[in-house]
Amino acid sequence: MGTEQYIEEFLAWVRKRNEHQPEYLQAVSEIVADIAGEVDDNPNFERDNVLYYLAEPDRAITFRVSWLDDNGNVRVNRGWRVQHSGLLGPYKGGLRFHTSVNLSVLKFLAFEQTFKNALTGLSIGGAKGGADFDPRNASSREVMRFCQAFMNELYRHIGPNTDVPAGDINVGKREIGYLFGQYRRLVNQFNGTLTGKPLEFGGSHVRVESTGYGLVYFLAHMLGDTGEDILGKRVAVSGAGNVALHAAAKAASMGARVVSLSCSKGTLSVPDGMSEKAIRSIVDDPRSSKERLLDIRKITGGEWIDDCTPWHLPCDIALPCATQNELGEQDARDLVSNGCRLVAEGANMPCTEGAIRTFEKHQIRHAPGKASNAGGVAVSVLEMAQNASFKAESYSDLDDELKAIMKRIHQQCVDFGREGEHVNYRRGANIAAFRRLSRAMIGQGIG
Ligand code: NDP
Ligand code: 2IT
Repeated sequence: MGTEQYIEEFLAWVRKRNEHQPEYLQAVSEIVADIAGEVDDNPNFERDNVLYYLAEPDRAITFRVSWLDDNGNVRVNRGWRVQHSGLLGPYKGGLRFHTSVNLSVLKFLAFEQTFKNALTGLSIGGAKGGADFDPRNASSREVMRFCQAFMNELYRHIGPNTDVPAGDINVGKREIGYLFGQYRRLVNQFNGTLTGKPLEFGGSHVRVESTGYGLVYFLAHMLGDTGEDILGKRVAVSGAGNVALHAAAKAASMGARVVSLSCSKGTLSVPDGMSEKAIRSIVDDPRSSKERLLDIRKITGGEWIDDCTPWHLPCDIALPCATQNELGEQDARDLVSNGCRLVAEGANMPCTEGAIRTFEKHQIRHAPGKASNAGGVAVSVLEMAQNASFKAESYSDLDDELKAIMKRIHQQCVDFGREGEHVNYRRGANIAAFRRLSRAMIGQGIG
């Protein structure tokens, strides 16, 4: 069978089995064109159905989460853990608490995580989980009871060598603390089963900052590849959460002009740039994203624009750091016509297929999240290693390790994605990850 026909049949198979899961279909189709050549070069991939194997999660667990609100009423939510692939190590990936969470979103995130984790070169499989619960609409006691109820089911599916969850949207140190406490009580063990823990009980230096910092370390390598520097570059950042703020603060500290941050309610535009200090002033602030951004404006000036993303603003570099599909085709066109030449994803799958096509058409360098945001999960593994050895590493050693990992991931993208003068980062990342995963699958025998 010709490669084209093989890929077509494969995609039809995936579509049929995942009919109502648009995000999952999007994530799978995004890699297929890139790895078609690999299937061509390795006839046994067709026989061993490598693509089919990787497109079906190892398992997806769904469970009820019932908990008591502050008025004594029973509330019911749905929880999930999608363990996508255990080929390379214990399942690893975050938990997201948001009303938009559903099986399609978690399957796409777990699929992306499998490829991302493969790129880190570390021993971790891919997973993702979460619930259709929003902690921002609950009191702190309610969040605690929800996390305990969630863990009452999840604990039987996880463990330091089985599956190690962490944070993601709306799951930060507070939620991880409550989840960890309940896990510890249930299994009567203190181990590294969750990462992103507070420093006081098993957490690691740099984990909080690692995704955003790692993104900027990766960006610096992208710029270095063409002899450029981040100094003075106008950087548009979306989001105002963990990833966005640490990316923005690191970029500002390296001399970039951070011209925006944003949230679900709108965008803060600061054409002259925000200082590192102003950005850091809201990092640990528990108020809503919009309230925090309006506070930055008191220091930096600038304009608050309701209900819009930052992609119409003039910039050299765009760092989407909020959520999936936040940057569409028209946004991509606006970015290109306003001078943007480079996009590096802090969020998972923030760019739609149309946006990616637009970047390719205009030769905009575009790093997929599976490469450029892998710093978070990489430092999670460093946290696991510290927990397993009962030793703590220093901040600067961990930051150096993060830098080295991001450099290696960048190099893999270059090695597998170089197209003449240009590097196709998406293609490079997909091929490098697929090579490791397909070899692991075949090497472990079919079963
Ligand atoms: P946070 O919860 O800390 O922050 C999320 C931010 O994104 C908030 O400012 C939020 O605004 C905004 N946001 C969320 N949903 C939407 C939406 N639908 N439209 C507009 N803005 C939105 O999450 P993180 O910073 O941890 O995660 C951000 C992204 O980075 C996600 O895609 C996540 O999967 C990815 N990521 C996270 C890693 C980590 O270590 N935390 C690691 C790798 C990737 P508002 O408060 O108004 O909703
Ligand atoms: O998307 C991600 O890589 C994360 N949310 C972090 C996962 C982790 O296990 O640290």
